[in-house]
Amino acid sequence: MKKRVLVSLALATSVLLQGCGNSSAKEALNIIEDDYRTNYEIFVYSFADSDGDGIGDLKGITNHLDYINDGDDSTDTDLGCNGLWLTPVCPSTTYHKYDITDYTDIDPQFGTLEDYEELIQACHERGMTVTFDFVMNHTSSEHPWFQEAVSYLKTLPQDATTEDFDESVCPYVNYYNFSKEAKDGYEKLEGTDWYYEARFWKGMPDVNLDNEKVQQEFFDIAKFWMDEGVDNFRLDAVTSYYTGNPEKSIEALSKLNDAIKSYNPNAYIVGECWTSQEEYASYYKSGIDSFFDFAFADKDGIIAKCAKGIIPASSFGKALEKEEALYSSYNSDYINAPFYTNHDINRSAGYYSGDYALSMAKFAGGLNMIMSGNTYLYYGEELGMKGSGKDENKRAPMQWGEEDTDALCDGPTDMDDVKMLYGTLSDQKEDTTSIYHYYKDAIRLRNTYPVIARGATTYLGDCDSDGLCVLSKTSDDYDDVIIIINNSEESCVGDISSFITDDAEITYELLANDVTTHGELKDGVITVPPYGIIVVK
Ligand SMILES: [Ca+2]
Ligand SMILES: [Ca+2]
Ligand SMILES: [Ca+2]
Repeated sequence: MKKRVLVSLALATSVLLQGCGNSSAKEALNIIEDDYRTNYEIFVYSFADSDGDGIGDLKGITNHLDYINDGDDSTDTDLGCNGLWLTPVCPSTTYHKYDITDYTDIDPQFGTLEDYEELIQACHERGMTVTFDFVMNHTSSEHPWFQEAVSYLKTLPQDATTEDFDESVCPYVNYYNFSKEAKDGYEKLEGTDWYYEARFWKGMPDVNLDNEKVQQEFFDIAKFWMDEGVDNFRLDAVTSYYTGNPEKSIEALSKLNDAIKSYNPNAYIVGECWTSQEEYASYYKSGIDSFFDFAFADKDGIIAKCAKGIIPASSFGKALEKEEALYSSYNSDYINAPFYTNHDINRSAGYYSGDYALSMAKFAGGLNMIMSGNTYLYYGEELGMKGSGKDENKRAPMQWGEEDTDALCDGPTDMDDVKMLYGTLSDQKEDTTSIYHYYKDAIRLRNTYPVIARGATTYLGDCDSDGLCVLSKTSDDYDDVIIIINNSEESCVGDISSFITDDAEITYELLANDVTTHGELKDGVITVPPYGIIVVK
């Protein structure tokens, strides 16, 4: 990218008096309990152990809720997230537990239903919601439905076809997609001449979502968990509901959405629709509240590209404005679900190299936190944890450090030795320039101005500096803000006089590179430090 850069000689003194994010004077929080939250995703197996077996569990999470949110707005020793998404907690044969053998219980490795209820209650007491990971595409091959169907198939004569299936003998034979043909996405059923659909792995047979009895089973499962106190659902693998047939997947989502909302109109649902932005945008037709915003995530997503300087800062603002128009064209009530990494994606600290790698890793988190919608942060991202390659490496133990050596988990058995770059939580707590303190500040920024999550984004255009992006967040219900982003390793100066009032001032700064050099706004000309995000009101 071509940059026009002016190095600022401005001194920080004038700004220090204005109550910036990195200085001691902070604006009050303004947290609203709606569906525009900051969620913390926990990979349960690797987060916090409570009983010394090296496996993360529900009690371990409850014990560490103060780290995420201590329920006291006057303290800032917690991260300030107000939603929790737990990866699956039901009984399963694997460490990740996306192959479920019983949809209405808790895996004994993680605890009991009582532990889960206690966790939910503790979250609610702190104003946090709990999101249940809902796996409707497939069950485990060890699930009784599949086991019974397989036993039944083995009793059928050699020349039997699907036409011969008798549900009065085996009610579960049509819960899955069996075939005598070896089709794409199908696995051989051992000891028979049948095949079954299994898109992810032979241990995860796809269910037959055309079957109304299967639909009803999942509606009942959702009700069960809502009765347990679950607030929200995260839907796993929605593009695989009907592989290669988005319209049918969307139809299945509509039915699930209606079933859940008719039971609890306040339930919020986010779908994992891991495909192109154009395609997941179209899934908003289903009425599901949110879909994860994959276009901005991962090492090649818009956030990382902006942090690396591969695209100009303005492209970030333009992309926000564009996607808001795109999603609302399918559902005017949509809520974006921005995220930057998750348990299936290489961890962010490995995306960057060179002298500014740490600044870029911080700044990327800042970009995520200024996006509109209900945002998600993957545990350990706030410590710049590493982990790439095989999935196990992306799910390494939370680095509590000396803070809590008892809670440290062993991590997945097949995980490589993952070397961390930026230290443990206890190391980073001591260092006010750490990625941990930056993330806390970025979440605080989001919690200070409700319009950031709830407002519409407008890219405000040219401010005579290619290194800067100037955007506004506006809404009828909350005070508007202007945000200026510098994605370069130099201070950048831009004329923003046409976008602000005469008495506008800098009210918050997120400084990813050097917390001692502050931005300056004078006569409509703003100076933004390297990798800085500045709010002007
Ligand atoms: Ca344990
Ligand atoms: Ca607090
Ligand atoms: Ca499927």
